[in-house]
Amino acid sequence: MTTIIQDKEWWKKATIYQIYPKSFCDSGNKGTGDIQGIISKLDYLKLLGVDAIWLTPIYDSPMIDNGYDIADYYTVNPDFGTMADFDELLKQAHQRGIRIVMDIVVNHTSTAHQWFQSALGDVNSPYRDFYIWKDPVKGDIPNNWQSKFGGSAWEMDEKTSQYYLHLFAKEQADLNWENPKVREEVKQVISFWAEKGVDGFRLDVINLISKQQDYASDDVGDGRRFYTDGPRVHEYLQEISEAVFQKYGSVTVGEMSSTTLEHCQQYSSNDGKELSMVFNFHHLKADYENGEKWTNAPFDFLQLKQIFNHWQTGLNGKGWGALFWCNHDQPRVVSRLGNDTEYRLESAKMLAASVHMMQGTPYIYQGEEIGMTNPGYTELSQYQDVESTNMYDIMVNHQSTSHDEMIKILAQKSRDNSRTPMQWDTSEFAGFSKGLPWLEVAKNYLDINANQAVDDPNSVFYFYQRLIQLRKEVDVITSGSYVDLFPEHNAIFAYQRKSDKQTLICLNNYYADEVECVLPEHLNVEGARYLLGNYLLGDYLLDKGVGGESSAVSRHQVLKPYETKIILIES
Ligand code: TEU
Repeated sequence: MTTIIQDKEWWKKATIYQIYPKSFCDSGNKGTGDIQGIISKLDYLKLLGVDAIWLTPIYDSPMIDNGYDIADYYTVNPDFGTMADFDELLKQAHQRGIRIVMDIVVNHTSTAHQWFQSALGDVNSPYRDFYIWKDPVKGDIPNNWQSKFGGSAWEMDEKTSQYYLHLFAKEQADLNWENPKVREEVKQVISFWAEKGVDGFRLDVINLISKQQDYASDDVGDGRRFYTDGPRVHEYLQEISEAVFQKYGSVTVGEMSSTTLEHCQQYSSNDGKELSMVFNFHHLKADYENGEKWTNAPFDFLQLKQIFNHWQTGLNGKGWGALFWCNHDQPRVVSRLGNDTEYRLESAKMLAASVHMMQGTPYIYQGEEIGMTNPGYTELSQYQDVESTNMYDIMVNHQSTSHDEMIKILAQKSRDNSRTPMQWDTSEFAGFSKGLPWLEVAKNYLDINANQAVDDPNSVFYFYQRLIQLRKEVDVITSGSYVDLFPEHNAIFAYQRKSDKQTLICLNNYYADEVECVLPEHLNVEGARYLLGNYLLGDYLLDKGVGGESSAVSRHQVLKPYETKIILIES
């Protein structure tokens, strides 16, 4: 049995693994994953070395948005198992020294939630004011705010002729945080799970909970400026934090939609009054053409580096960020920014190193640790995601995008790219389930699967294992300042991390052509050694340093296709 380290800020040296239960492991033949499936893979996660699991929603839900539409915060969705299964997961994870972080969705509930069911059609319901209702304006919708999944953010309640707000699907009604009773319920929900011994919470779209109360139409945008990082958001977070997070010592990560550095400095401030850390998504918009997600565009490399620089330097000493490329809403990074054919292994490792050596807490999304790719779907019928199917309808049936173009866009941007079943082995359905999976398995599972990765010392899996260990062994990774060494270079992303005693250099070639660079004069390369690389095989991966000439670090560096090298200088 491993004991959990009781350091208050354990998460600053930790790596968190995200599980999307529906696609992780089915203990039977339902075709959807479940909690017993997760329990059966805890030893695999222990081998990888992660400190905690973030579990996306497992609560009772009609699953219109795969659990982000919660119908009952206090019960487990029977598709995933029972509360007894959950308790067992918590116990078994803790026995292995792995913490559990639950996803909490409190910007909205499912319209199937009993609060909404009571409120619908009844202006006198005690729950009417739990949601946001507005009268029609000139016989039409209250304002021009858009749902993040396309179309108006308002839906008519026929019986009362009022509209309710839904920033996501129409089956996800926004809660009215102005109502103190809503905030009390939220505290109770989170306390219930904290009492069970859950170690932390990931708070879904938490910076959208406070809306500007005049509900004005937005003449320059889709309304987001009126509710993103809204007027009372910090006050609300402080209230919840004081009542629950601080009381239970929970780690918290807020998912921040379209946020700013200034707000994130406050959300994750060292004073601990709001959250432990924040997810922001600006770096994942480097392949949005003119800020538009639904385009088929290459990524802007210089912009990507600028964004990292802005956040790494801006949060240092002031707040704390989550480091990540992948989650259940994002395409697979090796297909997105790497090369998922000829250089899949190299680019998956290079991309891993380039975020894991930054300041923050890294997150690994299931399958990322074995270099899983986008599935390359070619038919609309292969997609299940509500956002993808809505956007197809809007762009093809109501705008001028052709079917073929939209299929290309979906293959690049759809959230289903990351939701395909986890590839465990070479058996049917990749060992994910004994029955037909809810979403088609990527065809490459015979080559890319966890069994293969665990058997191969040169796999992406062991590279991640080493990165996780390095964060624990080398302090500068947690504490050091950040400087981009070649911000204008069009192929190399190289940065320096520096503390009093250590300097770490992370050198990355983002392209398939060999490139060269010269490390700046101020770096004392004589005292430098390589910690890890994706071409420096064997010794570097399995031991710490190697002797002999190969370990000497030259100021003049040649980087092979998608090469990464991590260099440490100790004084
Ligand atoms: O996502 C919030 C969010 O804004 C996105 O990442 C979203 O998927 C993207 O904007 C779509 O283009 C969170 C959850 O992670 C997501 O799965 C949910 O669908 C959403 O909230 C609603 O709860």
